[in-house]
Amino acid sequence: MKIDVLTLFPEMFVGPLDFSMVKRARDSGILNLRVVNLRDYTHDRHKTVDDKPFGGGPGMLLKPEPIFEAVENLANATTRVIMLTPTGRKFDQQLARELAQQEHLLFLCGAYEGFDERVRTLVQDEVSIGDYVLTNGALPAMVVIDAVTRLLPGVLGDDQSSQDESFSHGTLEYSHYTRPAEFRGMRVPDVLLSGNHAEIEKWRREQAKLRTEERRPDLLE
Ligand code: 21W
Repeated sequence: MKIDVLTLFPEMFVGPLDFSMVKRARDSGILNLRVVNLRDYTHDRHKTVDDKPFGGGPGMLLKPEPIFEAVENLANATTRVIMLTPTGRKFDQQLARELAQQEHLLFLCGAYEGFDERVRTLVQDEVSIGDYVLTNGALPAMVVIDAVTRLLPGVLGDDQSSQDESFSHGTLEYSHYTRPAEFRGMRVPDVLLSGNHAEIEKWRREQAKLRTEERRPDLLE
C-alpha cells in the first residue's frame, strides 16, 4: 500500500512511524509511506498556507490553492483522499479494515481553525479520531496509519486478524496472566493453572462478558 500525508508539520512524523510493526512494514516494502510538506506547494516568498476567514472571526484557515495543487500532483483515480478533521466520521476498527483494502491513501492534515470549505470537494472521507480537541491533524494521521498498517497482509501473524474481528464487534478481552503464579500475594485464578482447556475457555468467555458489561455496555448493544 502507498500512503501519502500532506502536513504542515512533517517533522512530527519522524519517530512514531519509524519503530515496531510500521517500521517493519516500511522496510519490507509492504508500506510505502511519504510525508509531504504542504509548504512545498506554495509559490510566494513567505510560503503562505493560511489566510483570514471571510466574514471575520478568530483564527486562520488553510487556503485552498496549495492543497488543490498538492492533491492534483499526488492523487490519481485510485487514490482515496481522506481529510483529518474534528468534524469527521469517528475512526474505528471497521474503518481501519476498509482503508486497509485501498491501494493508495492520501491524508490531508488539518491545522489552524481548519480547511477552506472548497477543499471538501477533493476528498472521499472526513475522519476524526475522537471527541477531544487536538492542535492539528498530524497525530490523528499517525493513529490511522498505525491501525491500518497492522492490517496489511504480511505485517502480522495469521491469526491476529480473526482475534481483532472478535474484539471489534464482540466484547472486550478477558484478563491475562503470566508467571509467577503468585505475585505480591496476588494469585493467578486456579482455573488457568488447571490444564482443563474447556474450563479455561468458559472462564475467559465469562470474564470477557462481565468486563464488557461493566466497562463498555455500548459494545453489547
Ligand atoms: C481543532 C482544528 C479544532 C480545528 C468553531 C470554530 C483532525 C482532530 C483534528 C483542530 C478546530 C481530529 C472552532 C480528533 C482533533 C484536528 C485541530 C476547530 C474550534 N470551532 N480528531 N473554531 N480531534 N484538530 N476550532 O482535534 O485537526 S482529526
